[in-house]
Amino acid sequence: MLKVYCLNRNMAKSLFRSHIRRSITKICINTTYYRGYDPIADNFFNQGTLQSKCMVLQTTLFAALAQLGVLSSHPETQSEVFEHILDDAALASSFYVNIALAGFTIIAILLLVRNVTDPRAKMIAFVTLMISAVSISSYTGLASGLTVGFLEMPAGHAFAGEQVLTMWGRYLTWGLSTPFILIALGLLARSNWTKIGIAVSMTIGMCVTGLAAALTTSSHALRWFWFAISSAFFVVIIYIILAEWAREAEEAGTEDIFTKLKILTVVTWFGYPVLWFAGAEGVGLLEVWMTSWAYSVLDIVAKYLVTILIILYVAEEPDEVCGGEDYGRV
Ligand code: RET
Repeated sequence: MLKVYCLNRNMAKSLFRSHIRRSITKICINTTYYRGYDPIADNFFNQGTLQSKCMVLQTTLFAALAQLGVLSSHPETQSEVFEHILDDAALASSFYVNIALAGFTIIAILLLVRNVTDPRAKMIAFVTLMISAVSISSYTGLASGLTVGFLEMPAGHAFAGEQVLTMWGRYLTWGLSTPFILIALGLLARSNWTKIGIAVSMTIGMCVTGLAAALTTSSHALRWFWFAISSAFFVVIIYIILAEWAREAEEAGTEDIFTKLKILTVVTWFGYPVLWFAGAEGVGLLEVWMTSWAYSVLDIVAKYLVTILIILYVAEEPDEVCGGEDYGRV
C-alpha cells in the first residue's frame, strides 16, 4: 500500500518532490496528526476527513506518479543501475575480479610468448589473448550498467510481475569470447577450418538464442523454447570437442594438452546452462549476486585457466603446434 506522511505543507511538498526525483516508493501520511496537506489539490484537510482524504490522496498520488513513470521501485537509468551495482558489493566484486584477472592474463600472455617466432604458435597466442580482451570489455559493460537491465518477468515465472536484474551483456559477449576459445582448441587439435567454422557458428547461435531466452518477457514458455534451441547448438559444440577434436588431437600428437583442456572446457561449459536454469532467469533458486559470482568463477576456469595452460604449452613452440615460417602465406 502507498502511505503518505503529511505533517505540514513543506514536508509534504518536499516528500512529493523527492519522490519524483528519486523514485521512492512510499510517501506516508501519519493519521495521528491533526492536519494533513494534499500536495495535489494544494490544500489542508483536518482530522475528521483525514481517513477518507487519505484514501483519495493515495489513489490520486498513485495514478499521478504512475503516469509520470516514477513509481518504479527499481533503478531505470544507466546511472541508477550503475549505482545499484556499486551498492551491492557482492555483485560488483564479481565483475571487478574478472576485469583484474583478464588484465593479468593478458600481461602473462605477452610475457610468456615474447620470444615465440613460429607464425602458427603466434596465431594461437593471439587468439587466446582475444578471449581476455573481450572479457575486459564484457565485464566493464556489466559493471557500468550499460549491459545490465531490469526486466519484468512474465506470468508463470518464479518472479512473475517482478523486475529482475538481468545481466544480458554476458550472453551477448559470450558470442564474441567463446568463438576465440573454440578457435584455440580447434587449432591445438590441428582440426580443419570447416570444423572450426562450424563450432564457431554453433557457439554464436547458442549465445544469441541464450540472449533471446533471457530477454523474452512476453511469454514464459517462449523463454524455455529459446533455452531449448540454445541447448541444441550446445550439444553440437560438445560433440565436436569430445568426438571430432579429441580424435584429431590424438592423430596430431597434442592429446596430452588437449585432454586437459577438453575436460576443463566441457565441465565448465555445462555449468553455464545449469546456472541459467537455477538462477533468476530460469527457476529462480539462486539470488542474482550468487548467479553472477558463479558465472564469474566459471569464467575464471573456462577462460583464464584454459588460456594459461594453452600459452604455457605454445610458448615452448612444440612441433605439434608449429606451422613453419611459411605458415599462412599464400
Ligand atoms: C545458456 C542458456 C541457454 C542454454 C545454454 C547456455 C549455454 C551457455 C554456455 C556458455 C559458455 C560461456 C563461456 C564464456 C566465456 O567467456 C546461454 C546459458 C546451453 C555454454 C565459456
